[in-house]
Amino acid sequence: MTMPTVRLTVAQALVRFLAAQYSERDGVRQRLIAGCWGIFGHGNVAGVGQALLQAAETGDADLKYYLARNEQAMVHASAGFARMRNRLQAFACTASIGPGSTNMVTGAALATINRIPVLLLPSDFFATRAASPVLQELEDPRSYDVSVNDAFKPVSRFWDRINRPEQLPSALLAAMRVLTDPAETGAVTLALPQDVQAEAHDWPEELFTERTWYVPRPLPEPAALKRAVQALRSARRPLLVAGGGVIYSEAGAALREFAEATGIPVSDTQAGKGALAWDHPCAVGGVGATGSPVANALAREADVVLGVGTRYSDFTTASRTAFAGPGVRFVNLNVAAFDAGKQAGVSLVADARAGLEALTAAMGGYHVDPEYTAAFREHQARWRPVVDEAYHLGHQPLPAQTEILGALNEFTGDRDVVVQAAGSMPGDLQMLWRARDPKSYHVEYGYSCMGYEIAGGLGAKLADPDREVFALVGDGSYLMMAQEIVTAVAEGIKLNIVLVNNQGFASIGALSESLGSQRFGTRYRYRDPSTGRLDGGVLPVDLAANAASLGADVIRTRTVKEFQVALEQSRASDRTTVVYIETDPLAPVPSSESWWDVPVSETSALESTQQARRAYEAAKRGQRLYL
Ligand SMILES: Cc1ncc(C[n+]2csc(CCOP(=O)(O)OP(=O)(O)O)c2C)c(N)n1
Ligand SMILES: [Mg+2]
Repeated sequence: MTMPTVRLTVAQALVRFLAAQYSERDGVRQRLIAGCWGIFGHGNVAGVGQALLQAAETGDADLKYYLARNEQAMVHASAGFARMRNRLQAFACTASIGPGSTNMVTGAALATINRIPVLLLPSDFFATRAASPVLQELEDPRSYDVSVNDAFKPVSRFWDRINRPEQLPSALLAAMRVLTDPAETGAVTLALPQDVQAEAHDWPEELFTERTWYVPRPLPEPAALKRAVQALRSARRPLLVAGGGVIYSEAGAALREFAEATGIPVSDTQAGKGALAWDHPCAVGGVGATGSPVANALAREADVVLGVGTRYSDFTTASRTAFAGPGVRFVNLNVAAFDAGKQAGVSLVADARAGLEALTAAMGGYHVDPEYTAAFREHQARWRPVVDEAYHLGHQPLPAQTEILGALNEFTGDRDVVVQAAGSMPGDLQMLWRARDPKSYHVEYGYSCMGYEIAGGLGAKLADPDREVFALVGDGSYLMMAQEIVTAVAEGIKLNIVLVNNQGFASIGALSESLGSQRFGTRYRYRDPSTGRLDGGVLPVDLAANAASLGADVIRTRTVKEFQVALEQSRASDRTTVVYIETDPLAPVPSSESWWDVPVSETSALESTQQARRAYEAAKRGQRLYL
């Protein structure tokens, strides 16, 4: 019996296949590949480009095309989208060969590190090598098989190059499996040689029938659950660390029930903030290097740490100094065995929601001592006014960043989304932001990639158009990647962009100073001829005018009051609006009472560095292995 076939190019088959993929979890089904971002060049214009056009013209396949202004940004937009959709939906990204493709490498790393699905379709040089080297081909003298797209290998969870049409079906199936596997997911790369994209093949029709990828909720193994419960029941001073996995698994209610049943305090990571409302009696705020002193005091004394859906980054563990109890042990509930095994913890491999439900049931009768509860509640009550004060400093002449964040926090509603990624804001947000809704706090801190904010915000808004998205962007990040404002304008996707100008890198400046490097090279200033350094006058750069030139409405503000009024205007508008404010990079911020390991020169001719090295060596002694 011969199977019915259909003759299509590789690119046409790819597009038709992607339009027929669905994901399903908890009985809810949705399109898996929501659309295709792209920038065309000779590598993809006639292959994937023709296929997308033909799909739209004939209605054969429904895969909407979005034009970005930078390939890195389109991957960020895809990541922002998939994160908002709890990884149940993803975008494809097509790029031309060479620079168009390698521009996506940073986005791929961001997606993979944050465990966010995105399908990358970099174009590649001719499989036939008919006229090599083609424009933008690498040419490795040691091997004609090497291409710049090999650079995607370490940052992809699945990588393949489609050198023959026959290879496409199995590669596509593998790609979908990885995208929808909560433990495996990340960037998936299918490199597409430009000649192969245009080559015709007789495909079995079955390849294009609708296919559903079931996103599992793995249950904990009974024996592992028993071990976890045993460790938890022995705890006198337990602390839960809620990571991004709690949110992706939509385990907020299960987390709240577990916390209420056991009384175990809940701290959060950058990816987990909002999993439990900030004002829940068990919520103790961010943990780690930029966390709250409340969570960090609990971490120091904890005997058992229950990590749920966390990868234990150095920020979360304060570079392995946060959990300082001599016999501290870890119980790790994670869908990925890789993460569950960290810190030599009791590994509980399971979906966060299923695992928390199982733990709540199995922990019946356990509750932390009332003295423990009273102590952290009292600490929490002392911390709240500190946050309020940071929100209302009245700093002069320029406002402090914490006041801007405070004004925004008090202005936004529970469902509004803040998007951030790099600079001094992630730390301030992790410590000070009050989040109630699990999707309202969107700080990309796996890769902390400058430039994510506007592009990622675009993706977040695309994922949930009913929410107002506030992309917070520093001047450094803005200068790296502001161009997706044009995309937002073209698509009529409304963003609120808060542009915080402090003339350079407040974050790295403060870090530099704390490490004895005197803020060297971290300010955007003229080179001063007398010192030869970049510490001259303020530059005549007008970022607000720049944003206006890209098509956004811009509101310039100077005071917190004006900023508040501008936020109202921005929200009321249906156009992408930039609210511009200048802040003092040297304004004070409360202490997290924590540490981050950044090595200081062991030998130095500078007194500032020598002093910092002594402090570094003292702090380093608190660092430990958890075995
Ligand atoms: C792509 C990229 N390059 C470099 C860094 C290192 N880095 C982290 S924060 C920062 C400065 C950010 O400046 P800005 O956006 O103005 O924020 P601020 O520190 O002033 O709050 C730099 C250079 C990074 N995180 N990402
Ligand atoms: Mg700055």
